[in-house]
Amino acid sequence: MGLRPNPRLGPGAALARGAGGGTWWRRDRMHGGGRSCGALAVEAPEKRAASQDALPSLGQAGIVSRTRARRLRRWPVAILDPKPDRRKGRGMITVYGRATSSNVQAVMWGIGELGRVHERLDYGHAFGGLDSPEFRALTPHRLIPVIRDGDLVVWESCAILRYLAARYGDGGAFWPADPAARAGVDMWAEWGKTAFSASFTGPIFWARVRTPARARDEAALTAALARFETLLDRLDDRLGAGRYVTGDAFTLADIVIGHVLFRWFDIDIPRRARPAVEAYYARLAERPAFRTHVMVSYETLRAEGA
Ligand SMILES: N[C@@H](CCC(=O)N[C@@H](CS)C(=O)NCC(=O)O)C(=O)O
Repeated sequence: MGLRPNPRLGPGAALARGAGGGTWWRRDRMHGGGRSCGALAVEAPEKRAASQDALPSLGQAGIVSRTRARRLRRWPVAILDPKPDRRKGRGMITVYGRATSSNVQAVMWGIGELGRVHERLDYGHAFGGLDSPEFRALTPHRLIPVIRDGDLVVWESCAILRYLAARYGDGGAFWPADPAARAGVDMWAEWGKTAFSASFTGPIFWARVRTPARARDEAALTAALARFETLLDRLDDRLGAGRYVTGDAFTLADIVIGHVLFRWFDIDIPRRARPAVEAYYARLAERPAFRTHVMVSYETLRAEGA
């Protein structure tokens, strides 16, 4: 699959950093027995005016019906699938999970790269909803992300990414159909999940940003940073002069590894220079779906004094 930046996303929304997620159109929706758990967020990576400009041509081009194009002008859904999946019950993917969750971000990035129509519902953290009956019916674990695609429900971010790649990818480089080539991507994706991401999110991000300053364990944080530095060295070696983790093509492994890097480069900690990782991060930040879904402010998660 030629995973180039989706031209429908344009040059990308204003960086979401510090802007609470950037360009989101929201309407409040009550759920969970009348308790408001947040908002139904229908994503519009471009400014509303830009969406409105673009939509009539979508209708004229037959990409969506004229009626739908008119409806979209009133209520923009920005990621429009150029090849809508018309199988019964499929088309709109629902993502359960707040935009500030790193695992939700990985899933949303994948959906953006694959250009799928979607809605995202705010569940988790301040939005709550994880103990609600409707959410417990989706997953026994009470964790986000969860997706619904037609009648299918999938949880666990990497399982979701693989489902999306298998269902909506083309068997090309992103998640190859060929078992040997797929193993090459999956090795790095597994490492990204179980080693790289696991060594950053809890031990560093939680310790530095989500733990009140008075409760911070500096020794544990220093040890965690040292451990993560060794993993960054391995990533730096691996990348060398390469563009992406498994070679020249962007793959699922880049999502599992790369979604951590915004926070790594953004938080207030000492960092050693690593030219290959820095160039890789800059390359990822050129991707509209990365900017929209990963470069999201985490200030609402910050603990007192952190
Ligand atoms: N292994 C799971 C981890 C899921 C997880 O820990 N999710 C966190 C958010 S990143 C969560 O649900 N936290 C509770 C909350 O947000 O309230 C996955 O990759 O999907």
